Amino acid sequence: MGISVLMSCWAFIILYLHIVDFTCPETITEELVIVSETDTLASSDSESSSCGCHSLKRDGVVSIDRDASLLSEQAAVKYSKRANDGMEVNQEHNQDLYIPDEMVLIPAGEFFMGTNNPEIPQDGEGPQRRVHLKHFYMDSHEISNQEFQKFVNATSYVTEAEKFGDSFVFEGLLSEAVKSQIFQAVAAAPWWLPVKGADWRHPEGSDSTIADRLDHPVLHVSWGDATAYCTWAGKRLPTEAEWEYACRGGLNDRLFPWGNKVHPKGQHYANIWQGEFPTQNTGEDGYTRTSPVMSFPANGYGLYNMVGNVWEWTSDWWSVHHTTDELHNPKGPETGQDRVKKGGSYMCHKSYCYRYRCAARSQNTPDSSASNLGFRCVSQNKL
Ligand SMILES: [Ca+2]
Ligand SMILES: [Ca+2]
Repeated sequence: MGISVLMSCWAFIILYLHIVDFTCPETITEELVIVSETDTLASSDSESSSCGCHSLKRDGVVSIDRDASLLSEQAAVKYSKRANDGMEVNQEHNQDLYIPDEMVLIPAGEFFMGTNNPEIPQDGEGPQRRVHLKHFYMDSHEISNQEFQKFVNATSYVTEAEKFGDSFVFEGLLSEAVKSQIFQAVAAAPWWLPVKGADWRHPEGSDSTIADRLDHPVLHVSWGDATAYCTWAGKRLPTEAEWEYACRGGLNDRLFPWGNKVHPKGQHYANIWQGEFPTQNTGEDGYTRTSPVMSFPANGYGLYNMVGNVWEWTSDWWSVHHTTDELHNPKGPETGQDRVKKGGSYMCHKSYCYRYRCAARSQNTPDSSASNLGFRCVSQNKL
């Protein structure tokens, strides 16, 4: 009798532990990707509110224990390609696209760079400082696949991702076939996977193509690749100051290129993330991944997608410390480890990566490339 009661108690306790273990969402999330203890796991303060884009260092990946991550399979389905299919309501499939190679004049002037009300202080968004700039011309849109294809056809250029043989892709974009072949992840941001065969022609790995998105921004281009393209075109990458001045579109001290409201009159003005990052992208703005480079309204200078769609490389080295001195045509620090990127991407959500603001900034090593990082060029004179 005593033994029977004891056994019943143990059965209840085991059942209770079982329920707690497998119904707690936090438990499943914690086990989503099993990684080894490395320095990269010692995340910065900003990591908890980050898309992890700046963690994409080629030497920062760690092994995934596939057997131990079986528990994650159900959670992973939530943000799989399959779960998000059907969201591409505005995708165009025209092979004879005309994408104007237009540069717009950004007039000489002065502006306040950065902000005294930083949303992400550790990114060096402040302090606000007065900056004077000469006039320049800027590509009205992000460099498209079609434009990059012309460059490669003319020069036989090989990108760094092609030389390395891989690039970083957001897990939610990958086919199950490609995902099953991957055994590494970015420790601080496990939704970023190094995918063999991912490059500008194959944005989600070898089974993907750009044929139906020649008017979308080129992806998987490193800082060196972007610089090579701009040089070939007789242009250069913008400085961070030029990029931010252009982003503001002539407005003073506003959050976004169009003002302070993210959805003026209920309209979407940029391709960002709606839903819950990284598990659910509702695609309310029409796109769960990149959009054509001339989507959404242009800003006051006629520039498209300055925030959102893809991050854009600038020529500056990264630093989070800025002088408050008034500056003329600043070019950033003399040296550094990472290069500055601006504007956020289609992966940005306010709750997690509120970086689709003109003053926001992030960084990557110059040899990094990813499925949400592109560029545009500038020139001092009209071409
Ligand atoms: Ca979107
Ligand atoms: Ca952009």
